[in-house]
Amino acid sequence: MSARPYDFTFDPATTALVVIDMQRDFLEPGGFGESLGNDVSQLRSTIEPLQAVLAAVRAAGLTVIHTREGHLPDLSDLPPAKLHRGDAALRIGDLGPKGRILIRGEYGQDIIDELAPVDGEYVIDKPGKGAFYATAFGDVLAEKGITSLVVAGVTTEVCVHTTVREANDRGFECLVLSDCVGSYFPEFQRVALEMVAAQGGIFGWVAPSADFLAALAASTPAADSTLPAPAVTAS
Ligand code: TIU
Repeated sequence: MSARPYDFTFDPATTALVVIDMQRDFLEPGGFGESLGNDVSQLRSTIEPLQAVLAAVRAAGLTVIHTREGHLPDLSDLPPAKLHRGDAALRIGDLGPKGRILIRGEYGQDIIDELAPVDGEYVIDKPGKGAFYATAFGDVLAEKGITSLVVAGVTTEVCVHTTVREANDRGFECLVLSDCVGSYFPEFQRVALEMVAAQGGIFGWVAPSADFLAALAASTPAADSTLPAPAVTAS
C-alpha cells in the first residue's frame, strides 16, 4: 500500500491493530489530559476514522490490542518523578469528576464508549508511556506471531511515539495512521508524523486510514452474505 516514505506491505495474519490510550482521561473533560492544561477536544477528530478502522479489522479478523495508561490504586507503580511533574490542579490518584485520575478500574481511566473493546480483543494496562514497559504487550505479540503493527491512538508525540520507537527497536514494522492519531498540539501532530517517516522511515511508515482500509480490503476476501453458509460436518 502507498505510505510515507515508501510503500508498506503487511500480511493481515501477522498484523495487529494497536489502539493506544483512547481513554476518557485523555479525550474527555475532567480527566488527566485536561488536568495537564490541555484542550481535550483536540483529540476527538480521531474517533470517527478509528471506528471505521476497528470495524474493518474486526471483520477481517486481525488481532486487536487496546492499551490504557494507568496506575494501581495504591500508586505503587507510580514514580515520584511522574506524580510531581508539572503543576496539575488534579494529580494522578486525586479524585476528579470521573473517578481517581489515571487509576486502573476508574471510569475515567477506561476506554471511551465509541471505541469500546469487544470480546477477543486484548486490553493492556501500562504504567508508562510506552506499551512494552512493565506489561505483557511483547508476550502477546510473540504469542500471536505478530510482526507488523498498525498504530492509532493518543497522543501522537507521547504514547504513540514511545510505543512505535520501542516497537521499531524490537523489530516490528509500524504503520502509523495519520488521521487516527491525535495530539493536543497541532504543530506536534505534524512534526511527530514527519519524524516517524523521515530519514527513510527511521521509526516506521505513515499513511491515512483510507489507504490502509483499501489495502486491507484488497488483501482479504470479501465476506459475501449471498453465499450459502458452508456445511458443518461432525464426526
Ligand atoms: N500528555 C500527553 O500528551 N500524553 C500522555 O500523558 N499519555 C499518552 O500519550 N497516552
